[in-house]
Amino acid sequence: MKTILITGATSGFGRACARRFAREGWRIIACGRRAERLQSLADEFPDTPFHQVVMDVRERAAVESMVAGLPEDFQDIDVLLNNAGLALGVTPAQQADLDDWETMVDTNIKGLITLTRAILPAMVVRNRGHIVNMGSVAGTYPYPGGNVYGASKAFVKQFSNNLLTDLVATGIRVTNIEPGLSETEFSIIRLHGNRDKAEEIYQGTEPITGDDIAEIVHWVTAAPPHININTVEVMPVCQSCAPFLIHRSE
Ligand code: NDP
Ligand code: 8X3
Repeated sequence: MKTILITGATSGFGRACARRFAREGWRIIACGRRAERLQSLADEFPDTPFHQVVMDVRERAAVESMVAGLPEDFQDIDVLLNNAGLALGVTPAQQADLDDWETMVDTNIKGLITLTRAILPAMVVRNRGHIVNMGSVAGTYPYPGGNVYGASKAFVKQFSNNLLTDLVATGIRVTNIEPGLSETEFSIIRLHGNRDKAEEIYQGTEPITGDDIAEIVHWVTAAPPHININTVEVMPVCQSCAPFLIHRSE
């Protein structure tokens, strides 16, 4: 039986991945800050070995002690899904809230590297494992208000590439998934709880769903062991890249 550790398993992509891998017969380590959501997820799979971790990925000591204290059956992690993350705000840089920027850096960048650094050494010893990072199309393509969020995902892209380089002599795989428009709680969080505005973002579209991403995460991990899917960039059919912005004087 294989083991996957999923950060951000209380919602959206992470929860869909937990359900998908549980159905595939994997052991699940599910992390998030909302304990009640982890419990109800575990309740859906009474026959699955399921370890709940209430944890903020921004707290380095909590991450390190979680890894050090994993029950024996959950210690051999086959896949680390670094999914916890968020965007906060859509305002131009000159108006953005610096606290929002710091929260994105602390979560999307520092949380992801902390988990990776805590789990990687044991993977290297076993010469087996897969790190799947949740990047974004925002890490490649700029858009108004993307500022620090997009930059944090550009970090995830290049960190993933550099991990592959450091790990080239091992059997460990690294994949960066880069989704576009996807309907989860992401926009509600980004818009600071404004559900009406969040709904507007998806109006008239058929966005990516959590299940779509779970399918992709499962596919990259199911590839033959000598194959590494480096990057998956995925958008809904209704989305494409914007033209360059040009400001013209009156
Ligand atoms: P959701 O808001 O639905 O889920 C985000 C998850 O991250 C929650 O489970 C939340 O758990 C967890 N999380 C956030 N902050 C922390 C923290 N400090 N510590 C621990 N867990 C945390 O959004 P998505 O499922 O859409 O987002 C998942 C990932 O996908 C993110 O990295 C996001 O940037 C990325 N992404 C999303 C896209 C989209 O359009 N939806 C597109 C491209 C990428 P809890 O609050 O319980 O701690
Ligand atoms: C989320 C996708 O396009 O809202 O990473 O930035 S987007």
